[in-house]
Amino acid sequence: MWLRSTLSALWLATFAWGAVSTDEDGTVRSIGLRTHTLVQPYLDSDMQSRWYDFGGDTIIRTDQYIRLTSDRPSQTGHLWSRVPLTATNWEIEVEFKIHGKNQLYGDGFAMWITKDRTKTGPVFGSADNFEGLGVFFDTYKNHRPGVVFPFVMAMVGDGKSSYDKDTDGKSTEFAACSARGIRHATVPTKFRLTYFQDKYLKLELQYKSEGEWTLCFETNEPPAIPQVAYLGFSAETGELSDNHDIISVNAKNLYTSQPSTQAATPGSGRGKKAQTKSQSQDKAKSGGSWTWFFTKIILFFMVIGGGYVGYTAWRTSKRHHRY
Ligand SMILES: [Ca+2]
Repeated sequence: MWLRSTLSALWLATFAWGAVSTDEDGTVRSIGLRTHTLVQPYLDSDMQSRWYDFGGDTIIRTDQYIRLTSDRPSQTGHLWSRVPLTATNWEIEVEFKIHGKNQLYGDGFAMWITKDRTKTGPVFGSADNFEGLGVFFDTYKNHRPGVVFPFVMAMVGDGKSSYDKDTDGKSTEFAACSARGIRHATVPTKFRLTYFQDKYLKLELQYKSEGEWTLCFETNEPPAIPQVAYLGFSAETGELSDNHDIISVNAKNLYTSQPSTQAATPGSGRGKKAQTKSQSQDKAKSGGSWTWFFTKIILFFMVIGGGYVGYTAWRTSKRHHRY
């Protein structure tokens, strides 16, 4: 009886230990955000999109693309989510295509996560003095000596700061990279923007080869995103032009599988601190598993020993009965 209950306790403990260790991996998981995802054919039966508004010179080819501007002068087009992005942590992956027939081309397109939506203006076809995040795929070099174009630049708007087109936004640059070859690339061009509140903001690009992501920028001090923020895209052509196409938008809500760790990480302690913490946690975890391993061995011998003592006692008592 004692033997059986000990064995079952041991079995139970082993099982629980296994369950805990799979839960403690702390990996980032994701759920698709239907409200901000846009794929072919883009429109539903009544030629509308449930989740996005289109405007300006935007043209939709349901089997191919959403063309924000065509390769013609003085075009402006946009695409805006109808509902705000409510996820705290998110990933947005966009396939796009910048192409045209001319040797000289411009101006590029922008992705927005801003408080206002559908307002047209001079910043890649959208309003200036915006509040939130703008990521610009700038294909025309107005004046930025020493910088290779196309140039990808993030700007964090406070609602007052102005984007200076004449210097390609140099004074309001938050983070940036050059992406030579992103126009007329031989592979599908994509960008992936990942945001973890108080932890990081990362922009990766695919344009060199399929499946190869090039880091554009990464920061451990991400900007605060407005409480209510819409996801949008816009593009503009002036004297020079290009086709600016959005092929697909895939949005995801990100979360870690271990909410307790997230809560324990202080908001101000980002990057390095968080890494140190997870490393020490790994150590503690492996230390714990060693302790448990030896406990199991000791328990095993205790069970064997107990069984032997029990058997001897039973044999002795049986022998006593016989006489
Ligand atoms: Ca420019």
